[in-house]
Amino acid sequence: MSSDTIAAIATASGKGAIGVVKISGSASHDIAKQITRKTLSARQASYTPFYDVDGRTIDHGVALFFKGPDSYTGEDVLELQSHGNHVLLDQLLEVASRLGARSARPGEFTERAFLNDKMDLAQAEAVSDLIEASTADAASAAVRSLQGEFSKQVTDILEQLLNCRVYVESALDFAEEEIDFLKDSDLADRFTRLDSSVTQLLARSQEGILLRDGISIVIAGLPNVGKSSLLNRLTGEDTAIVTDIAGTTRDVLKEEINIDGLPIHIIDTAGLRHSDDPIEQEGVRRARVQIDQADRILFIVQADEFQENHYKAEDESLLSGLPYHIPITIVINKADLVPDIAKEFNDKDSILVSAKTGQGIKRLQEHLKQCAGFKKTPEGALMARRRHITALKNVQHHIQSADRILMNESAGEIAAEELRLAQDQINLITGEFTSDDLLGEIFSRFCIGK
Ligand SMILES: Nc1nc2c(ncn2[C@@H]2O[C@H](COP(=O)(O)OP(=O)(O)OP(=O)(O)O)[C@@H](O)[C@H]2O)c(=O)[nH]1
Ligand SMILES: [Mg+2]
Repeated sequence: MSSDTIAAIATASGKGAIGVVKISGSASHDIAKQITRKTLSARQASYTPFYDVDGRTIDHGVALFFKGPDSYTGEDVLELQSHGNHVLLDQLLEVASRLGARSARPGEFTERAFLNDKMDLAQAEAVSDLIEASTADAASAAVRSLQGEFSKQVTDILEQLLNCRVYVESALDFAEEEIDFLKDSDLADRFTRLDSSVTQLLARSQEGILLRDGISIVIAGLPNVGKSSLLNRLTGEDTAIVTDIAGTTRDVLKEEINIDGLPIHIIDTAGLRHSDDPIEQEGVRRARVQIDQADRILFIVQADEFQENHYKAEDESLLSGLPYHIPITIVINKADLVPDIAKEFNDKDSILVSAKTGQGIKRLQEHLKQCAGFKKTPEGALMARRRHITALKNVQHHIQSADRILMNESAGEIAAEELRLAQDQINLITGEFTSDDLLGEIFSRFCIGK
């Protein structure tokens, strides 16, 4: 347990009804006594003056003392709630520092909670996800993980895995009978159950990650095809300037929408063409930078410019020059101008829309959800990190290898090793054997005071 005492302003900057200073560590009790001039009872709110070291009143507010280990960090914790003015909060922090506390690093309270076994690493990370959540669905997924639902599933998988390991390793001790023992259908069932538990947790966690990060799509194409009109239609706002002059958009415009809880970062760009105008050239350069970073490209073509049911040559050549590793959806816009356009253009790779009338926009939204792999799991999403997904996929890979080896080759020793490797991957998730570097990296992304 760390012996030094840390302090931070826990509320957001700016003016507010209340502001909170949090102090954690062995000096908290003495600091409480000096600031309030009374002995606080644990877990009882006291309305009291807050004094500075010279006895001058800084403010009146509520002081709360939590005796460790029954506190957020597991240490003695003091919370001072004053009026929400940063001048006051800075003064309270200054007093705490004069009395022996040092400024907390970002996430240090939660890091201590983790180090003192108040929560595991997945829960600690969910704290930051909850603070960052930008939609109600993302917040629910983070709350589930914070309450330990993700960790519970991981523990459940670990228990099932340990069971399989015991089974396989004890079979190895009876070497002559090993072959039959390992082909036991009971063992096969255990592997199947284990595998489906991992599949389910993967699905719920992937949904959580999508709810948090969403996907970014860039709208690209020739000038004047209706890119900005599509942005405005998707956001329902009149954000981008639309004119019939080719080359209207030069800056990169970023907007965020959510479709059934899936955040979508939409980026409108300059029309891609050669131009002598240095401003437009810069716009095209910026458009290309965005295209290279997108999760998906919406490539816009005009329905009324089809020639014999084909895209125009300029569209074809632009399309062939787009980065090959980024998926593309071709959006055929201005469908209203060609009422009799063949409906076969509405297939899995292209979608017929009219940014003007709204035709096809619902279909486009459904398509984006589908491409993102966004489907609501019945059990509800769980907030997780990408490294959790990687670890879970590795767990699944090792389990499936072990299963295959046992069924086909009955090589018990090798299967046992695969199961051991699967267990190592699970330990990475719960933080049992996590390096200091990773911990430092995780907590540094928190805000100060949490
Ligand atoms: N009829 C019809 N006109 C449209 C549609 N979408 C856009 N337009 C018109 O097409 C013209 C160009 O639209 P923009 O949205 O500015 O096109 P853009 O691709 O952003 O153009 P740049 O920014 O110059 O690259 C405007 O006159 C729009 O009103 C549509 O679905 N139907
Ligand atoms: Mg535009």
